[in-house]
Amino acid sequence: MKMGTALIYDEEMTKYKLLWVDPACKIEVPERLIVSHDALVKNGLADRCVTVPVREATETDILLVHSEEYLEAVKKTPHMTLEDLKEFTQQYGDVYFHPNIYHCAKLAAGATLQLVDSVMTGKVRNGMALVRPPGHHSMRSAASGFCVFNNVAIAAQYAKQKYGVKRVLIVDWDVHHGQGVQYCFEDDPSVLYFSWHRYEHQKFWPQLKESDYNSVGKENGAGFNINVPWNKVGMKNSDYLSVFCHVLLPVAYEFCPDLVLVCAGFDSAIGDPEGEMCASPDIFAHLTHLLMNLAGGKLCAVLEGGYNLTSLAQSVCQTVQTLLGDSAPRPANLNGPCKSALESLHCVRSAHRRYWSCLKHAAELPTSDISTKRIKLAEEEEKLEKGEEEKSVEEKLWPEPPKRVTPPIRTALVLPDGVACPDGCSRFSSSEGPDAVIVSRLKENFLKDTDDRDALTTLSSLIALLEKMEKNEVCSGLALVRDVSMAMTCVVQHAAAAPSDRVLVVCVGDAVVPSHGTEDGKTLLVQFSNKQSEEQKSKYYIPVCLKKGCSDVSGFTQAVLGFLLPLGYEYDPSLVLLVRTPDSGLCDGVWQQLTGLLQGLAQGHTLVLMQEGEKACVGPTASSLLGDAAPPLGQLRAPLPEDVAALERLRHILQADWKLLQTTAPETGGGDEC
Ligand code: SS9
Ligand code: ZN
Repeated sequence: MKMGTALIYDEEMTKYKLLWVDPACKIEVPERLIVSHDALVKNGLADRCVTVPVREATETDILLVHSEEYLEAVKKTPHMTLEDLKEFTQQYGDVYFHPNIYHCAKLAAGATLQLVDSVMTGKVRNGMALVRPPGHHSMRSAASGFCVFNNVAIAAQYAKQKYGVKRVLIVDWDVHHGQGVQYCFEDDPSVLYFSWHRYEHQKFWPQLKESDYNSVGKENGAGFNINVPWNKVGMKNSDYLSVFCHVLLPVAYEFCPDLVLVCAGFDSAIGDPEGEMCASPDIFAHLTHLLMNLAGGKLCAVLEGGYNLTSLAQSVCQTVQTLLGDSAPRPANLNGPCKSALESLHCVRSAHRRYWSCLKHAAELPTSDISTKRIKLAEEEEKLEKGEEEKSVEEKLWPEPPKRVTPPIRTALVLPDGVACPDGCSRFSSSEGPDAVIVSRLKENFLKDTDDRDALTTLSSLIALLEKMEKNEVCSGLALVRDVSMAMTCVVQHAAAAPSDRVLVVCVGDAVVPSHGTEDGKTLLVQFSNKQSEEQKSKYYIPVCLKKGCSDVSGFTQAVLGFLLPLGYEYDPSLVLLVRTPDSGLCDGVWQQLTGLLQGLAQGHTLVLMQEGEKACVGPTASSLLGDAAPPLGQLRAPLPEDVAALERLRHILQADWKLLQTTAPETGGGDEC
């Protein structure tokens, strides 16, 4: 596979601007696009993309979403005088017109459609369109919030019509609610719209009741509109990841889209004067990565907002670099979601529990309580906020995301003779020959009774590979070994001996797992099996018992998304050791999803161990390690109730230690870091 990433941009879209004084609109400037594109060029990212030209959207395209009357009205704006433009603008909220904006709006929508065409025809795997004006606020017959035509909504309709796409997921990570997108698809179950947005109990623009969590969609579309209101500013990386793990991803995997469209606004990043949030630009690497295994990787990111030019440019680079397949940086300071975010999470999950089987078990929120609680909260907050001293956004400083250093070798394989090395990978054998110290240690610890040359060669190659990964000379690895338990113990012992490293061990299936390192937290071990093991003894040793082991696709997938990922993110390992036993029962597709998702951790440093007999699995695993998208799993059914219960029991026990596992706010006060 390994197809490219499209970049769609045209300088023409910088050629309109606000022509009069309007404090609400002064932040939407041409430089937004210029700095974003310049940063992509400067970082060598633009060059790595496939350049696709823009085009104008046709009237037919625009009419997929907008009314004829509205199109006709906008069509007149290029010929208007300044006074006429001002007056025309008056009828809408927080938007401005310019003689060239109609042209740009057609290019913005057309650029989005060019992106959809490039992805749907397989010219590229994914891509980003840098456009102005943005789109997600514009409605069937109205401009709004700097938006003229709804680029992403048009693209969703277009994809359905032109390519017969059955299900589209729209992820709106802009800090504003894309009410235009919501209105467009409210009663349409073929388009799942997810948006998080600054809300502050309806005090923040566009101040709509229907932006709250209880707007879930209408009629056939009930359940297909997901709003996550942020009721406080200052939301951080943990808050964003928590909502991805506990709402968006479980639902998205259950939905199984054929295409993912992202309303990629970056006003949700730190430094933005509109959002006033505190998520770092590199969080977009993770948000992007987490979506890249849906829809077979067909992802189109389309720029929406983003008004701090520094933060915007950095965030765009993080997104595009991830689309290109480079490993995401280690996520910074994930110390759990704040109380307000957990309140929102709780509300959203409970509002959607009747629509999605992955949320069936979500804690209920008595209907009577919802509205009163909200009012009560709003009042409390108002009181609190009075005395609060706030740092102005301009003062907020954050470090520039570090350059990502791509290892010269992406994926190296330790394979027995006779097993072919898949394309794109390098076969690894330690050139220097096994290190004497290592050999003697291996002999002493693992190969006491045997004089097995092969086993010794494999284990010492494995250690040599591990060292290359530690030195960032190799990104990921895969080894077929005689005995996975032994190899796992060997790797854990070796890695845990390094002074500052943490290893996340994910063991799928029954195997004797090493207890080494779990006492002091140098190793976090999560084992999935159907074996009713002794209960978990330490915060770092977590056996997850699933009724049918790993063979229930839904149960296992939901365990990965809502349990393993948050644990992994909070632990922030420097290495992921992923082990699969021959009896695991896991099918290749799920295994590939797991492998792909885990590469968001440890800068993609994943070492996979599988038993010698599993030759057939080398190809699919290597493909995932190389960054290919995993195949879609199909729409998921309800997980087994026993498995859900087991996971929730574990969550209950562990959430005091692992804050990202939380899905509800603690009952009693205190601990609000927002
Ligand atoms: C300025 C108010 C601006 C409109 C924001 C539209 C953002 C589109 N303080 N309100 S992404
Ligand atoms: Zn916005």
